[in-house]
Amino acid sequence: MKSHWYILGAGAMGCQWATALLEGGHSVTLILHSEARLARLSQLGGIVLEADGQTTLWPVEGLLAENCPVIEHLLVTTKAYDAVSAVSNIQHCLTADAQVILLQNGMGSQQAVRTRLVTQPVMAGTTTNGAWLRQPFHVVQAGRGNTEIGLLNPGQHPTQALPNTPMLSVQWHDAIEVSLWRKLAINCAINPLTAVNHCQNGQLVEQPELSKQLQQVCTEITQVLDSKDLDLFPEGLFRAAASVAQQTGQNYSSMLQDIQKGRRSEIDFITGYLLNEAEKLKLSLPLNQSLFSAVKNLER
Ligand code: KPL
Repeated sequence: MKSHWYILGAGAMGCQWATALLEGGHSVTLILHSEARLARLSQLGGIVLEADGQTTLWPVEGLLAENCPVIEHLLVTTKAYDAVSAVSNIQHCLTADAQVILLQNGMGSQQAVRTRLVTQPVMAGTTTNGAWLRQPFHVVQAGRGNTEIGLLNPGQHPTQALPNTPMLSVQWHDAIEVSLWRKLAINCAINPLTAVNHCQNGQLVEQPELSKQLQQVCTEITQVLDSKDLDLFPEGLFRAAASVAQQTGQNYSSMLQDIQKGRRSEIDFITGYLLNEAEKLKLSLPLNQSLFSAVKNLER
């Protein structure tokens, strides 16, 4: 079934999904937050996608949140800290059974949106797709990974989830919180250490001192996972995180990129979420706590 998708959050991921949905035969409208962004989109004539050595223009329209029509399918690709306010702005446009899919880093923002949407099936996802913006609405596909999606409201069943498209693959997951925790643990291990040390992911395995810190951070995170009976990494979190750091060795983590560009980071939804959970379990995580404070200081 072909649907009309509204996308909130036209950064790299939102633009990448817009083109994938268009390629899959769906129609798409971007919900933008300023006249200037609308003008830029119409000047370009849509989204420019660089992928597999080709540059293509995907015609797509935008509108301002205040002009939103009725929405049946909503994809939210904002930063974690913007998700609640962005959804609140258009909440009155959602039909009672509108599908809402949240693709945010970390945890906490998805649950906060879910508690605000009482009747709608709310789904969250994690993705390993890579994309970055060369300029606004000009997205470069850096890698095709997988997206896992699942329901956050127990007991509700969506009629149709985010469609699998030729460009981006999607898998349904019955226990999406497990996937969110797996991604969260890896991000807690890698992102703050790279942000504080201003290094590429690979340095965390190549430099002995950083590797030792990675191990200590992972040991603390594992205490939380164990207390919650989350057996997510058969090989242990340290090995799993070291392997991701190695595979993405040349990358600068999203947190380091945010800091370098003078943007707010998502630390509150990554290490911040972990520390809140640790507090509820009466666990102390001194190294994670000090990395949290150090990243907060870098944001100022
Ligand atoms: O997801 C990532 C991020 O940068 O946020 C990792 C896995 C660390 C890859 O860079």
